Amino acid sequence: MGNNGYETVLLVADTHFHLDPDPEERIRLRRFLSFLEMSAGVDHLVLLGDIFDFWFDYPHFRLKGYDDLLHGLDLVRDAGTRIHFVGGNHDIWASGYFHRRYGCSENGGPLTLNAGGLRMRLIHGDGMLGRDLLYRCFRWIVRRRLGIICAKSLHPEILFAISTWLSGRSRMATRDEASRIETLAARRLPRMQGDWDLAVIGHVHHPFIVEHQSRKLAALGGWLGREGYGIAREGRFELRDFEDGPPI
Ligand SMILES: [Mn+2]
Repeated sequence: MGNNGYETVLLVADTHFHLDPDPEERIRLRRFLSFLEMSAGVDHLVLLGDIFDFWFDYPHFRLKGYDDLLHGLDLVRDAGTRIHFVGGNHDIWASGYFHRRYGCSENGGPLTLNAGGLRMRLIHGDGMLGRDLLYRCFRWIVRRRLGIICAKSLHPEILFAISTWLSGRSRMATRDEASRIETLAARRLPRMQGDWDLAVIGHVHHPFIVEHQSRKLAALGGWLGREGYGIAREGRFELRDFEDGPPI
């Protein structure tokens, strides 16, 4: 704690947990709960979007599921860690709930965080590097107030079915996609505005860091086929895999 250069920040995204996990996903979830145990007591934990594959915040009831995950996050909060929630295209609708339960920002939008000796810009990253039209329509709907009003008028099971169909099955980036994403990121970084040293995104399911002059753009690898996360401390940022053991 104390001087913000000595704070530690852990960042994770794209776990894409479902309400009703299959056996394979239950293993992934257990590993993620271990990651949360490691996070308990660090200064900041950033959830950078698409932690949940589907979430909708109804006024009078909550979706069934995710209880183990929320309990894991309760332990992180109770250990004194500040939790930040930046919504992804799959879980932006959880931001109100996270605001109430963990004191995260109310709208789940991009954040600037000065901690770990870095000025970080935290963005989920959907719509930044990709061009898929169907996906852009989906994004446009979920990120608008009108989308929320329309969705609230649907039966939860219908909304769930539509959302699952539109968003498809999330997976790791293929090798071709990965190299295309890095090329797009290297082109995008010099045009990015704002007062920060490091921008961190998720969404692309491929970990990388590109640099331009004194600034960097990093993408977290997600938790599909790998256990990617980021750590910022003492002015340095590193991409890691939880499978390689805790950072020293
Ligand atoms: Mn996403």
